[in-house]
Amino acid sequence: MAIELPKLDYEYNALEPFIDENTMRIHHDKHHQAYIDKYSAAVNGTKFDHRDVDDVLSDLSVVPESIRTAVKNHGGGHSNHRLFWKIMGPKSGGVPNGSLGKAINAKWGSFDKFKEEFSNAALNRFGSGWAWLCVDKGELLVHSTANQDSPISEGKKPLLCLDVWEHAYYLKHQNRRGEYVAAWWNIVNWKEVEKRHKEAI
Ligand code: MN3
Repeated sequence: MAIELPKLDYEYNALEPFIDENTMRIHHDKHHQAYIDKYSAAVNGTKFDHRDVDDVLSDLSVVPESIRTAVKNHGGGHSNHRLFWKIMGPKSGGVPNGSLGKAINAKWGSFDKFKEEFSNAALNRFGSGWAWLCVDKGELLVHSTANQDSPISEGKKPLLCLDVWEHAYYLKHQNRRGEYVAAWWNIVNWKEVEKRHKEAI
């Protein structure tokens, strides 16, 4: 089954000046497409072919060893980026309201404390990877993963993610990951994150 690259819900330049158009074009059209192509090649003709990638990632132990690494890396890449595009948007940022805002305050004491922990997870991830806000056993959790490893493979439900591979920021921010992380908070689509939180708990 051919997997289609999901279209963005906004224009490539809609996240300017926080993420530039050129980065979005290359990141979405080239990087994400490449994960899809390699994942598709791995599962083509197997029983995993018609299952959603998140379902496949939820139990890597049943994936044959011969394709497990490809599924983990490229299936993870597909799943992670699919979420990443959704949890960003123009005219976004600010702080979450409603039940998610309450849950964050209950866990961290304040939104700023949560923001600090999430930013640190993004900054302290050595090399390539992702920072995450997940629901884990009914509780909010901030953590990071290496490479394209998905929290779904650890039984967690991802709500919010930040790509800290250099391809996500190098054209605009070069080596200044901190500048990219700080800018990114302006484009978080909290409505989408809140929707996922309601589904996850
Ligand atoms: Mn990426």
